[in-house]
Amino acid sequence: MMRVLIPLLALAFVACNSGSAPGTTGASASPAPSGEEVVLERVETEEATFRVVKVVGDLEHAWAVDWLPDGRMLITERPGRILLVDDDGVTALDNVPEVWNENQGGMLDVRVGPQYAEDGWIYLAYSVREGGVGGTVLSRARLEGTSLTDVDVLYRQTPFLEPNYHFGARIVFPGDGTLFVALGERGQRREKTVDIPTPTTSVGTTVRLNLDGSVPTDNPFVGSEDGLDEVYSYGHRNQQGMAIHPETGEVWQHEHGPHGGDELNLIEPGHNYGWPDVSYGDTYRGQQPIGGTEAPGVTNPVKYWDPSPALSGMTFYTGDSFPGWQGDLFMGALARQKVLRLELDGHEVAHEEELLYGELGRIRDVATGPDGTLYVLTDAAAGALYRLEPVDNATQN
Ligand SMILES: [Ca+2]
Repeated sequence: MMRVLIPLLALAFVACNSGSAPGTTGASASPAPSGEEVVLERVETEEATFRVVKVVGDLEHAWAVDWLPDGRMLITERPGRILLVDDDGVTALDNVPEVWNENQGGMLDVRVGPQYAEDGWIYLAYSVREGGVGGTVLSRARLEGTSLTDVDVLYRQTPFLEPNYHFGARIVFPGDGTLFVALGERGQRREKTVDIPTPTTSVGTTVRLNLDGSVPTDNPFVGSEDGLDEVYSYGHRNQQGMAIHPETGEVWQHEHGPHGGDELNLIEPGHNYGWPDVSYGDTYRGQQPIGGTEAPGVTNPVKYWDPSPALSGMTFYTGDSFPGWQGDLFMGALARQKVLRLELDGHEVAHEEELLYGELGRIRDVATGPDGTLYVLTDAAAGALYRLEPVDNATQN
């Protein structure tokens, strides 16, 4: 089924920030082709000047974006769609797994597998509901034309639970034949069906699997009764951003705090990240502290934010378009409606910059594109995928 979500008309170069200089000549990026729309002509920031191009519009609560090796894009929409974007337009794929589309649940992450060229696997994270309870599921599937095939469920968060919120989820591939999937804590501070933090369930954990769903023998709790074989780290709240450091291979992750206390964490095998015994957040009602801020055996975040930006999406920028951003960590913010750029110094945040505050809406995902630019995906009933393209790079020093 072909479903064109945006009219592919020539809408190029419609500037919304009328007060800014045009300044688009001399840019190293090519002009926006037909169907794309320049929504901000010139945004000057500390290390880069860029314009913002709307690439795909009318996305219903889009959640994630990734690219096939040939440049075609996959975009998930939380209500249960996966969109294929190519030169012909936008097509909703057939045979997509049924999801639990309620509150924060639905179709969440999509990641093209690291061996896609050989095996064709695309990885998906989404929520499902069965018999009054539900949870996050990790699957892989292949793409044939505009349909998914060979849908293969690799992992189901255990146990399934009643709440319809805090599903996580993000998938990353460190490049050694394994994957990590970040699984939310399913509201268990209040619900208490599962006593968290614990590695004996996969509630509020990061799970590490081989690409075929089997468990790597060197996972921290393999051979131990202290935790599930698949659990790599635990004590997380609701993680909606994860990325592999391009030089060190480390797994970086962020999670939503409650009222305050969003965290950036460096994920280490077997570590406990504390929630809800340890946090920098308060209860929404009455704003009472939740736990202490430190405890023996609990790993502290690299950084925390209070108030909470409501973080979602994460990428280490490794593209060629913005030399000043090389290696920086970008994260989206939902409630605070901005992109955060972090300069890291080892395991510390050396500097933080806000980009696009209030300009595009709630940011659900950020990604370094194969074209070397930075992509930003917004969460709204009619959200969009945007591309940040360099402007005036030749004159920047
Ligand atoms: Ca923590």
